[in-house]
Amino acid sequence: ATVVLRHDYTAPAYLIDRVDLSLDLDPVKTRVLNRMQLRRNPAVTPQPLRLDGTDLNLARVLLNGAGCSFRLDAGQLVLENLPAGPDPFELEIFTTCCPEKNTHLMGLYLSQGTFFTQCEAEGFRRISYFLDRPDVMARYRVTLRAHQAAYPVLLSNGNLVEHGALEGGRHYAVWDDPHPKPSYLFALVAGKLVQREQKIISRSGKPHTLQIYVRAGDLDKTEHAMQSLMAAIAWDEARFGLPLDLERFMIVATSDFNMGAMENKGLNIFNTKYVLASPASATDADYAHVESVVAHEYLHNWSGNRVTCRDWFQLSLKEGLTVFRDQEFSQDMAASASARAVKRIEDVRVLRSSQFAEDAGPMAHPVRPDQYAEINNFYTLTVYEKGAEVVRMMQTLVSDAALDPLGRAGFARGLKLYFERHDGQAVTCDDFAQAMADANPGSALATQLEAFKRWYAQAGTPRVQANAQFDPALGQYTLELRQHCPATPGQPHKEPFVIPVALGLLAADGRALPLQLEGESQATGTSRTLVLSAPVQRFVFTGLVGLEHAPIPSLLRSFSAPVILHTELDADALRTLLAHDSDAFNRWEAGQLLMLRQMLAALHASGPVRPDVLDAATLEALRAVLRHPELDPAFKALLLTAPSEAYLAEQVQQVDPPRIHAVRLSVRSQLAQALHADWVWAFEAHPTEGAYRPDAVSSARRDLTGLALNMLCLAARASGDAVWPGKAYQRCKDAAHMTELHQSLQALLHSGHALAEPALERMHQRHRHDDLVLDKWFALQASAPDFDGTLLARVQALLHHPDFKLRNPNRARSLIGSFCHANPAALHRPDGAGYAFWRARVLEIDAFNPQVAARLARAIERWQPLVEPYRSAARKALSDVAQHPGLSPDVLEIVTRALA
Ligand code: HT7
Ligand code: ZN
Repeated sequence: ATVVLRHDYTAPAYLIDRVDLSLDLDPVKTRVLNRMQLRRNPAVTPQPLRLDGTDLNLARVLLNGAGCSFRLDAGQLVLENLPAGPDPFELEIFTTCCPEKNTHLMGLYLSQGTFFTQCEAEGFRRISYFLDRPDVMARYRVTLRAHQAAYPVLLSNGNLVEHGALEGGRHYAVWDDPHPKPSYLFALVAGKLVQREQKIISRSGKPHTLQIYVRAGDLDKTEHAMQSLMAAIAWDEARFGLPLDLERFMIVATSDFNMGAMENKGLNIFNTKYVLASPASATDADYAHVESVVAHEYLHNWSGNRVTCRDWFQLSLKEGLTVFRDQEFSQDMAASASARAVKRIEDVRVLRSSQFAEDAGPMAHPVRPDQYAEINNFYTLTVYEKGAEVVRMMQTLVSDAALDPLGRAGFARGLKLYFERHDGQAVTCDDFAQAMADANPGSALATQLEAFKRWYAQAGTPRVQANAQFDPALGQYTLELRQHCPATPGQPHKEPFVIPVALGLLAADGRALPLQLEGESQATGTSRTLVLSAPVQRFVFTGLVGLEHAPIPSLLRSFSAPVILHTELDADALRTLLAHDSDAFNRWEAGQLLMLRQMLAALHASGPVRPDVLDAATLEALRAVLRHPELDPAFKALLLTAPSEAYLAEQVQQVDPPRIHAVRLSVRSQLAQALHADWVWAFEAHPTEGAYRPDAVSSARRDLTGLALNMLCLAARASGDAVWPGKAYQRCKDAAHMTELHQSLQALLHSGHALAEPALERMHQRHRHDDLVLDKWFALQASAPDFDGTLLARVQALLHHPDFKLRNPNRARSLIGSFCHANPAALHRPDGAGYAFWRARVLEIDAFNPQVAARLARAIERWQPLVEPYRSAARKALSDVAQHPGLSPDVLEIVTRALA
């Protein structure tokens, strides 16, 4: 496959000023007339014009209204004899394409009879020949024509300037987008849709119309999305002074979509999963996802659309920044400090269990990758989530400890400068970092900018080792921080990173100690940020007189950098942090570490996994958290959830998935039994009756009752008690909302109770007409623990269920994706049958949708650390796929890297 290199970037030889696009929409043969005004880029030496095109039928090319010579070369339309001067010229290209046959869901395709487009990253070339690259920005005028009865709604970017009837029952609409944009932000939608509309007046006094388009019958599920959109608009204007720059902003939902959503200018297209929510069909987690994805796409309107990427290697410029912005938005929406902490912990959990795994495996790549074969494979956790952490570290490093400890003001200054400097441009990650530094001269970011940018260039997760010495006589505490980053593919050696380490020191009784570094005249508070930029650095804290015991360091507060921290803290120190740390993140982290250490010991021990993995002191400390009178219930639920199987797998050299599962099950059972009375109390003390509301306070309550029910059913598995499984089943039957149903069914499935079967049956009966609930129904089964080794057979049988649709990405992911990505102990079977299943599904899906297949292919990319017999069997499955004739470049890139 052809590899694209970042260093090969050259500016476009031609620029496109205007595009007049005219589409006669027809499922079998859509006619596209593309009239473009182009000119030579004066900064580039003259060369032929090469336009990208994929799966297009070319009918005609006219240059300034007359025939001209052209050729097709490797999919590109090449024109050699173009006017030599700087004057603009017009090119008219007439092509046809077949949306009905488009199963890739890139370019123009049909979903349930409605036309949709998906152009990021390289989908526009499936609609017309074009300079399909993000640094070519043009103004678009789009005319859509279609049968009025079948396609009453015709939408594109910008403003509707004209519409009317045509002969033969057809109609047309003309849309004009005043904002120049790259082709990846082009969109159209045509079909039978209904809409919810909301008029708003922005802070600056301008009126705007917001619309959400869905299929008839789904309108009552759009309120939460609309509320989220209004909140995001208000938030961006209030926090960063970034207003909505459009009169009309539209969201359209489709049930056939390769990813979550797409930020097309003024016409966002969403996977239904991230728009539709009603109490009867969506869980608390779904409501939270709708809020954050709606915000994410809206926030792209500035970070991505007004200022976009020069080339796809810079993807994190818009994605890392926008994830950071949507995370901040969700934290601000959460309102209370503890709800903010809960959101931060949830984000870090994803980062550490999944992005750290990516960084440690064959797909490891820098936040700004250096090469790719298929760009769709690089919409990764590294580009998105680690990219967001890089932006967050910048915020920390531009902070002024005294005036602005969180760095919000400095960061807002940097963002303002970035948008002023680059509005309307396609730029690089360097440009973003430079604007941040220039707006904050003298900050740690500005003074160490070149070294800081290694976060963009170097893959891998740095390790930080903390060691300390305390001299009670001098009242001096010396903290030594050491950093090291393991080699990653193509990067054997790493330069030191600039790592912000937020910290506090606690006395043995839990008191926060004042922080004064050697050479400073006085202490500055009880929390501060150190900057580690050398391989080893020592920080000496003074003034700590009168302490009998060494201070306990609370390091990397709020997870101030995406690193793996090793400390010498013993269990007593961890319990002190768990009980007293003012930093909620580190309080949670202390609880996780206490469990993790004992789980690792059980993992490494010989013989069967014992039932008493956790010691009594840990159980008591966790009980105290559960019973705490003030802590937030959602925080308690997170704290009492043992580290995930994926996270555990990252901690060991030799991965044995069924044993990891057994250890975690043992810990869950131990917690369930040892804290039984406390779980009963938690369940009863947090009633969840009453009308469903998705707010943080009520969803926090439901988080804890859900966990309590799960634990009580698990305890019943050991005791044979029928009461709690009976209650769970009753809740499934009477559930007032989907969160209750989902949690109760999960409690039955995760305790392997026989009542799970009738509960599943009822759920299907009741919700069989709701696609998003059916997705949950499949996912619940595919991700359930495999108590008796029959799960694979069940999943295989479900492939033939009348409601299973392989071609629908959501449905395929809900069954096959859940089994392969979220159920390691069931996938990794000694007989290799899980891998055979994976291989068959990857090949089957690759034949019609390579993007979805490539994501699935990644499920066993980390075969190297597996113990035998899994290792050899997984490698064999990968090489079988690699050798399959006709494999897509997407899947080929994944399996080739995995086998390298
Ligand atoms: N920017 C969007 C990325 C996306 C995408 C990429 C490739 C193929 C299909 C796609 N759908 C959406 C989503 C986002 O990050 O906001
Ligand atoms: Zn995005």
